[in-house]
Amino acid sequence: MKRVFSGVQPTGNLHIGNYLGALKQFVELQEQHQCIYCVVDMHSITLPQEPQELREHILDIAALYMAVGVDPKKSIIFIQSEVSGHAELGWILNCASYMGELSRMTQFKDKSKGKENGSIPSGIFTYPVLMAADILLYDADIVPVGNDQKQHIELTRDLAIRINNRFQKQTFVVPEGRFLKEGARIMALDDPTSKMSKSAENDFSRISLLDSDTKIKKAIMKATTDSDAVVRYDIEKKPGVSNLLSIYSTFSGISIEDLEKQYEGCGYGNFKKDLVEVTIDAIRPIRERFEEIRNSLELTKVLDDGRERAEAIAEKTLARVKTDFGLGR
Ligand code: ATP
Ligand code: LTN
Repeated sequence: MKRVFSGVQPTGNLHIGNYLGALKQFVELQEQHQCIYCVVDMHSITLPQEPQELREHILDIAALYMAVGVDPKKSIIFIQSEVSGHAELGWILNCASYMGELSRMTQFKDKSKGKENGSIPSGIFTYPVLMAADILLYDADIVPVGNDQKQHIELTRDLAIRINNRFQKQTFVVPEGRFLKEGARIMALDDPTSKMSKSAENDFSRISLLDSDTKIKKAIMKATTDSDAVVRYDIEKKPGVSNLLSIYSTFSGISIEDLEKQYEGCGYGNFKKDLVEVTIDAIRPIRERFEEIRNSLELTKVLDDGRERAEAIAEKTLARVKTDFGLGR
């Protein structure tokens, strides 16, 4: 059975971009694979977090994993900082990665734009190396993520191949990314040229998985479109409408082509109204399940059990890696 690993940062509540770009695959994959899903809290402190809030968000994300359908009987759910192997392997991989390749990461460039070197935390720079450690620690074959993580997966593969070549053995399994085509990148509702994000200031730029029906409706009705009133997919000329079509299509399972036909000559009013309904129907059960799980004993048990199972795998890999590198006695 192939092994799957993925992680989400506890930097805020998950939105439909996270869901359609990543979590939906998490659920589909667990039927045929051994899946390990992590709350990557150590990644989230690359930028300062309010400790009280961070702790809440960690549990929120774990509960959301379960609310969207990750089944702890099939998959491992755990918290990154509770398994020390991530930090250990992170250091080892840091020693095998180059300043040049890390400087080329677009996420690093984005996050450090306009800042002086003196004020960029080095954790932002080495962030992809910790991500590589997450993946390689579990000998993962497949990593389901949004398109924005492609470069980080490529780096992970490069590091694994580089080290395997150096030692002339399979120290690491070389993983593959799994990216969704349609709707893999959901854009912000108020600005369809930037991606929907947990951290954007405008709350109406996103639809969170925990939003009320009223908030969802308001966000969609306010969403930026254009003035020609034609429901047609055209990323260049009609980014707003195209984004809404992507969301509609992934939630409803109706192809974008069929949606274009369905709304021919209708303008945006009806299209948006129906999209509100489709979105609310998809999100309501997630929100309700979340409420049940979030403060339950079940969640504590799942995370304790997840930590144990993750640790058992991590220990073995780390022992193998240390031997190959000649570390210890
Ligand atoms: P954000 O910018 O919203 O804070 P993020 O990029 O920092 O999110 P995570 O929260 O760790 O990253 O994202 C979890 C998963 O969701 C990742 O696989 C990521 O690729 C995916 N993802 C994030 N934003 C989007 C989006 N707008 N569309 C599709 N997938 C996304
Ligand atoms: N960098 C990712 C989150 C992340 C991740 C991982 C995803 C950290 N470690 C390991 C997959 C596998 C992000 O920001 N979306």
